[in-house]
Amino acid sequence: MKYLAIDLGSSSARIMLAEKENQNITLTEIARFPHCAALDNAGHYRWDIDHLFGNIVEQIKKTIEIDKIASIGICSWGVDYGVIGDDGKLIDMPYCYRDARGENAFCKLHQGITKEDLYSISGIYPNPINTIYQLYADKCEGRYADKKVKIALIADLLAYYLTGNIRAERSNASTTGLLNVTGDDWNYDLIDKLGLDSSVFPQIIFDGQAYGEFCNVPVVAVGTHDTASAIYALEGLDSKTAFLASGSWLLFGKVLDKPVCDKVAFENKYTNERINGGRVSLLDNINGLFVVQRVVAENDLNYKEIDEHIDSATVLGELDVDNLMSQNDMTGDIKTQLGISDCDIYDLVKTVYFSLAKRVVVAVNCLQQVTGTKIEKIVMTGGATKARYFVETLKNLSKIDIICTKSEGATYGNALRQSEI
Ligand code: LFR
Repeated sequence: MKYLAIDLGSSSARIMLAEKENQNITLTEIARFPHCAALDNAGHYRWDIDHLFGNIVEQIKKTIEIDKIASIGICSWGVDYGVIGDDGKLIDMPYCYRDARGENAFCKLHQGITKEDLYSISGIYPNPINTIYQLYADKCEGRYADKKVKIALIADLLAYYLTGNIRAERSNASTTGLLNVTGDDWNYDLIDKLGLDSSVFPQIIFDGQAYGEFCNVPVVAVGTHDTASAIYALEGLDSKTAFLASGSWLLFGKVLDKPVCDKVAFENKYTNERINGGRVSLLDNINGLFVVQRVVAENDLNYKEIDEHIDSATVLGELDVDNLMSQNDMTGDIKTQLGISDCDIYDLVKTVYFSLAKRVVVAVNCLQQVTGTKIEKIVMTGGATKARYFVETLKNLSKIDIICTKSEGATYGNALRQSEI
C-alpha cells in the first residue's frame, strides 16, 4: 500500500510517498519547499499559504496520476490558522505565530483572566504564540467582526483546500489553548468568557477519521500537529523515557494518559498537548534550531562546514535561548547577550548548540520534578539528530542515554497512522 504524507514545517514543507511492505514503512521524498513568514505592508509576519499550497496540490495531483494512493495525510506546525469567509475563500494570508501581535494580546487577555486559571481550564501553558492570543488580537482589531467566518489550523486548512470540508483535528486544535482540559471538544465557556465568536470553530475530529476525498483519494486525519505525529513515530516511550522532537523548536517531554496541570507543572512551564488517540504529551516548548537556522542564513553558512569546524571551535558562554527570537538579526542578538561585538562565527554556532543542550538539561530536571520520576533515557527525532555536537553535548551534560531515531519523524508518524486506518 502507498500513502502520501504531507508534513508542513514552519521552515520547510515536505511531501513523501510512503510505502508499507511487511510492516516496514519506507519514505521517498517527492518534493520539499523551503518557506518562511514575510512582512506584509503593515509590518506583520504572514505565511504565503496560497503559494505553498499551490505547489503542494500540484505535486499531489501529479503523484496520484502515476501511483495508486490509499490515502493522503497532512500534519503541520501548530497554533496558526487561516480565516475562511462565507464565500469559501481565505480572507487574507495567515499570520505567523512569531508576529508581535500575540505578545500584545497576551497582556490584554490576562487583564481579565489569570495565567494560572487559564492553565487549569485548558492544560495548555500560556505562551504568547498560542492561537488563543491570536484570536483575541483578531477580536480586539475587529478583524472579521462583520463577517461570517470559520478558522482552520494549517493542516486542516490544506485538508479543506483538498476536500471542501472544514474540520479541526484534536491534536492541532489542542495547541489553540481553547480545548477542554479533557481534550474532547472546544471549551465554549472559555470562548464566551473571552468574547470570541463560537461559530468560527469547526467540528472537532480525531486521528483516524476522514475529512473527505481529493480526486477519489481519502484525505484522513493523522495526528495533524507535527509534534503529535513525530511522537507517534517513536518507540519505547515508557515511564522512564522522555522524547525530544526537534526542529525549529525542541519539544521535550513525556507521553501520559492524563494532563498534569498542578502548581509544579505550571511553575515549570509544562504544557499538556494532545497527541494521537487523545493521549497527552506533557512537554516544554523550547526554542530550537530556529536560532541556528537564522545564524546560518544571516552569515551564509552551511551545515557541512559547521560540522567540520565545530570540534575546534570554542564555547563563548551560555546563552538565554528562551530570549532569542529575532527574525532579522539573530547574530546581533546573540553577540549582545554575550557582550561582544565580534567573534569567530563557528564559535558563535557552537555556543548556540551548547546553550540549547544546556536548556534541555534544565527541562529534564523540571520534568523529573513535575512527574516525580527519574528520566533514564531520551528518544530523539527530527533535525537535531543530525547535529552531532548538540547530541554529544546533551549526552555529556545530562548523563542520560540518548537514542537518535528518524530525522523525518513527523512525516514517518503521519504515514504510520495512515497505514493503520
Ligand atoms: C513544531 C511546532 C510546535 C509549536 C510550534 C509553533 O513544529 O508545531 O509544537 O509550538 O511549532 O506551531
